[in-house]
Amino acid sequence: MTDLLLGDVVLDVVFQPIVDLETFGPFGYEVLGRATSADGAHVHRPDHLLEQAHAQGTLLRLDRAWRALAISRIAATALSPHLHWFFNVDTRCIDDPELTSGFTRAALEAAGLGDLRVVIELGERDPLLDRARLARLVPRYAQQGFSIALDDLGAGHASLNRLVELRPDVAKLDMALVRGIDRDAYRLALLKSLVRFADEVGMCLVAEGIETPSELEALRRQGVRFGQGFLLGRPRALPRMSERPQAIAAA
Ligand code: G
Ligand code: MN
Repeated sequence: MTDLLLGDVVLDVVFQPIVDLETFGPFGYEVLGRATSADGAHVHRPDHLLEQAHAQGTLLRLDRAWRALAISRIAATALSPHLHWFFNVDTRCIDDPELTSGFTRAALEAAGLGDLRVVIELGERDPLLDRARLARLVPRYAQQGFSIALDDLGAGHASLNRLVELRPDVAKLDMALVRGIDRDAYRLALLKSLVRFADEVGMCLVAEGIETPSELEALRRQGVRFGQGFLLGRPRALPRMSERPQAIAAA
């Protein structure tokens, strides 16, 4: 299922469920970019592709191509309109002189998805992501009616500083802090303080990378509301409209 070509790279997107840990109902999906060589023989690592695009000055093009593809896939599914759709944004795009505000909003409107609940995930890759950069970036997304998430909290440049400066609607706890949380007193203590923090400031907390039932249980016991990870659902293609009955049966 590939229909977009960027040089000799064929782009694709998959969707990973984000689950309400109280009800185990779906809260939404994170869109994840994928890519292969044109002959299909080689799978490109998305993070490598992003670095390559950054070096070549084509980061904005790649970011937008994945976003546009995701929007067309969402438009072709009959999933509930109440779901939240999490899009990753590489904040280094802000350095591209071709950046204009409103690309995503325009793509949504054109696809008939004007009411889609969109959450923009700002990632941990950008070493320059400081207060000034956030001040340039965040209003662009807020103006388009999107919520903001800090991705991979605790990893890379997604630091506690970024958390208090950004004041995001959602924080996604990095999977390295989730891994083994059922067996590690330090990780558990940190989680407890973040749950309390989230509660106090009215921020949603999503635990990423949940792989085992014991990790899931530890997170639920501490009152973490949302979760994501291979245990809850692997990234995969969305059901097409015509596949809807089977998709419900499989869910
Ligand atoms: O940086 P970000 O959190 O957006 O990265 C998401 C990446 O993590 C995706 O490539 C996805 O395939 C991967 N991923 C999602 N869930 C899990 C998980 O439970 N375990 C591991 N190891 N990787 C995961
Ligand atoms: Mn993400």
